Amino acid sequence: MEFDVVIIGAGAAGLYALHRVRGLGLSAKVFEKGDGVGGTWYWNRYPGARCDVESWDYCYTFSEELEQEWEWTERFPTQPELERYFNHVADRFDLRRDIEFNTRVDQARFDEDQNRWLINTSTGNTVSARFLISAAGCLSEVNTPRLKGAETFAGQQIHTARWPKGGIDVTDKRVGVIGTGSTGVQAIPQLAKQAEHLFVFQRTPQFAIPARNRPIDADQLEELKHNYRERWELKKASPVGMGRRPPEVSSALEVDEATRTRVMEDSWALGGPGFAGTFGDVMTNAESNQITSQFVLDKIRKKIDDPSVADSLLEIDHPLGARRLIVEIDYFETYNRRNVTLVDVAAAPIEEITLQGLRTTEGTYDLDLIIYATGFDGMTGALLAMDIRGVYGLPLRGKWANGAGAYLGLVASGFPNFFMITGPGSPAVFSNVIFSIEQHVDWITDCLGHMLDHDLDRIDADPDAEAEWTRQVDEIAAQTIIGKTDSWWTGSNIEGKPQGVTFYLGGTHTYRAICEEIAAQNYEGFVFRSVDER
Ligand code: N01
Repeated sequence: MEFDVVIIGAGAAGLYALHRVRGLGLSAKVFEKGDGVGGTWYWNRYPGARCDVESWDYCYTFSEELEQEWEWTERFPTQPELERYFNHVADRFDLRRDIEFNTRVDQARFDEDQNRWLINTSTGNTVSARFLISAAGCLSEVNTPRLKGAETFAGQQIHTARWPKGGIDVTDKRVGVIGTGSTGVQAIPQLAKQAEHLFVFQRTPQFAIPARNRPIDADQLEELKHNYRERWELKKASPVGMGRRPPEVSSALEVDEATRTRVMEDSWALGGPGFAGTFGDVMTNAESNQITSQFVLDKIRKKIDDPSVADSLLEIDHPLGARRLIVEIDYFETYNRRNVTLVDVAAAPIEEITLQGLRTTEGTYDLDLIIYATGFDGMTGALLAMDIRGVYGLPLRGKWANGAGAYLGLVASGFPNFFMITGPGSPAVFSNVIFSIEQHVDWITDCLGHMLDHDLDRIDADPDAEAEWTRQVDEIAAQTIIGKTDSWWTGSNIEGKPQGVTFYLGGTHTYRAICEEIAAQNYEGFVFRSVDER
């Protein structure tokens, strides 16, 4: 089978990419590993899963009709609501007929002579395409630590991103959760309500801000629908693609204590991920960060009854925002329940999984179910899980062996006609990702339109332009607190992974302007081949 475009993945990125390439009159096929659309919101069905970006920001902006007809019900949408949204989009734009479900892309090779990509799938088929677009996702390759003895456990073990559609009944079970990142923090309060006993194995305590989730009433919905265009302008001007206004105070240090406290109280009362922007310099000024961090620690401590548990939860070794800020609902209060035990596995590391449960250096825990809320091989994991080969058979795994990068995060040199949506070198998940996805897809499809209009049949990145872009990405990261703190953002959660921040941290507004400028400068830094040169 031959297509103009093959797209990998039917999540938020793949669905929109399919819609846009169809608009160019190109034939397209999407291969999707799961049996439904939605990507992240298809796979992450664990109890409590919901988005921590507000529903009115975490949605497509490309269709005003879609904005007007879809009715969000909560400030932070749940996984089922988001899965319904992406199913609605797939139906509304008639996307399903070009999606092959239950099909993984295993290998993609660029055939120099044919100037086409040859794509092998898990169903044993090979198809070819002029263009290949990865919409494989930044957080889709799961990370399950290889713990000694895991294969001997008599109970059930599951990663949160592989939670079954029918759910798992934890009633009367002794449940262990490993991991207290965004996922664990969402799942733990829900699991605690049902489990006979819940043991939380925490290695690194983290900051978490109350979500202050609430239903959206009819008046607010009407107002939201009325304001979508205004929000869109705010998102475009925002460094993280969110439709909120910039902080009223640019530095915690430039106001008196009473004003500072009032600003922090207001921000705390509002809740949600915007807390990292309480002051304009929380992420860049150590003193400002310290003031904000202390405020949060004091607030959280008041929620926890047992001071020694509070100590374990609050011995935080990094500045606020240096790891992805967690948004929580009833998380800290959960530790006041009698059926919940916090186990500090930094102090007493996990030694092994046994037939009956889990053993740390200080104790044994009998368990029926072990839940791995242990995250993902972020940014590059899904791309490198496939065997992607560019010119002269160059493997992407080889190219990125010492660190991943791509020109604008869009095209990796040596991999012609292969585009990545939210690839390494782009703002990706350091932004309202669905808004970044739209910007990428729009740029890619505009570029494809340019190629069709000008009889160009190959695009690649100039290696020098790519190296210079990667240098800029590294330089900006080195100036931030993010680059100095271990987390999945720096790849430190995956053994053997090259360390470093692979996101562009200069702001999505700046990034968008650079992408637009480069396109306007006749795609400076990209190398095209015209049909006549063949
Ligand atoms: O994964 P994580 P996540 N022994 O990597 C621990 C997005 N997201 O799935 O920090 C013991 O953050 C690990 O400990 P440590 C969001 O971007 C969004 O929670 O390595 N513990 C950590 O506590 C987020 O940032 C939403 O010491 C082990 C945890 O597992 C990203 O996804 C919801 C361990 C992993 O935390 C990833 O979040 C959920 C081991 N061997 C996720 N290995 C929303 O929109 C790992 N850990 C709300």
